[in-house]
Amino acid sequence: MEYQTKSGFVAIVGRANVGKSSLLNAMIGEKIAIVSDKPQTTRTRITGVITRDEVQLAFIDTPGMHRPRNSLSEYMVKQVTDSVGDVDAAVLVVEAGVPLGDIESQLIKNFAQRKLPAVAVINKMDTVQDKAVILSQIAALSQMYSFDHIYPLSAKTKEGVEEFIKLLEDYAQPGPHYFENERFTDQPEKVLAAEMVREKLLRNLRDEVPHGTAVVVETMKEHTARNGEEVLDVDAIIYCERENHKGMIIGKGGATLKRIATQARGEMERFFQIQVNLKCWVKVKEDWRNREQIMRSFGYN
Ligand SMILES: Nc1nc2c(ncn2[C@@H]2O[C@H](COP(=O)(O)OP(=O)(O)OP(=O)(O)O)[C@@H](O)[C@H]2O)c(=O)[nH]1
Ligand SMILES: [Mg+2]
Repeated sequence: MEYQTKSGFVAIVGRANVGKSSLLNAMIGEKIAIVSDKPQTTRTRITGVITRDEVQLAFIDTPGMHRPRNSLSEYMVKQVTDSVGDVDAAVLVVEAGVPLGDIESQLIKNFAQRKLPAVAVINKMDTVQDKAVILSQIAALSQMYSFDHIYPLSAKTKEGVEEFIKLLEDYAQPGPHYFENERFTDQPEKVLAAEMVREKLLRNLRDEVPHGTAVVVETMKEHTARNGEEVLDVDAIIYCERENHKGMIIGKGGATLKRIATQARGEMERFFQIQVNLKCWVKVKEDWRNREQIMRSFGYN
């Protein structure tokens, strides 16, 4: 059978904090992956889909590559290595002006084993004035692998992003579209909502506390309020590792949790385009990042 349509799967990999999720969001034009200035923000594979006429591209955002320290980070690293197993191309994201290291070498080894076509992105171009820095980074990258392209851009300002999507369309192969044309992510609504809460935890808490949290949205359903307006009720449970972490999440008089919930609710209202009634509970699950059964119940399986 001859296909009229084309599709391509592209994995986005790189060390933590280089802006992989920001790049995904910039390409999709919707915020489907949470972003923070703390490393290890993304924990699972997140697919974002772009369909333009006959071409469909599915991007797989991945956790930042790092040396695993517990069962959760082992799971995260496996998400990265698995992601390059079954794609048409990989995008290695690096940060402008930051020297390359073991992490990039390790990722490139994965590409080489599979003879995977790859493109390198130098992100955060808006932060660099000195173009010589970028030229030497391009030279270093081209020494490491035969990248099809080495592409500087900024996920923040979106400069270069549109041209970058165009360039990736070449990796699409004749075949069916694997996602409905209107769909832009594989993430279920409950997961998107839980991630919005986790993003606010990352943004409002410090040190290990947010890294030891997991968020599960138990219920999410619409009801009609007495004034006739539609309201989305969301119940989220925030799990943390220790009793003293629970205290920090809740804060004095509940102030921290209130701030987190208010910010998450705002995000949900923008995304789902409906009034949201969000309730958050905090529970302790001792050392859950080393207990695989609990991790699975949180969706990390
Ligand atoms: N100035 C600037 N900042 C950026 C750009 N892209 C991302 N950032 C910032 O870099 C930080 C990390 O962004 P993320 O998108 O969460 O990075 P990531 O690679 O997905 O991180 P992990 O999920 O932890 O691996 C955030 O503070 C972003 O706002 C960019 O193009 N320019
Ligand atoms: Mg990320």
